[in-house]
Amino acid sequence: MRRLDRETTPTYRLTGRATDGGGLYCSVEVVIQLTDVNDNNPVFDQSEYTFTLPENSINNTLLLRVTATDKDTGDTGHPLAVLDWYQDLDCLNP
Ligand SMILES: [Ca+2]
Ligand SMILES: [Ca+2]
Repeated sequence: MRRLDRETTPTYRLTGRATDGGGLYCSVEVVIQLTDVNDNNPVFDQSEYTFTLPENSINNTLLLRVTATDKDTGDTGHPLAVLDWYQDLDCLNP
């Protein structure tokens, strides 16, 4: 059974036809617009990030900026998220 997928095909167009017994007919176009559900995970643009950090870095400097995308829209899948990680020496020191 084929699943509907808004991220692949958001709109379907169908044509309906009514025919009488004498061969006359009329047609109507039906447009179906799929609404989105949260069926995709957000994905980072890389699976792993490696960076260097000078040992004399000061606290609260930007360490890394990463982005994640999500094919879903709305509250359940923001199209783009940017995460900034700032150095917090308390987190890095055991
Ligand atoms: Ca979706
Ligand atoms: Ca999502």
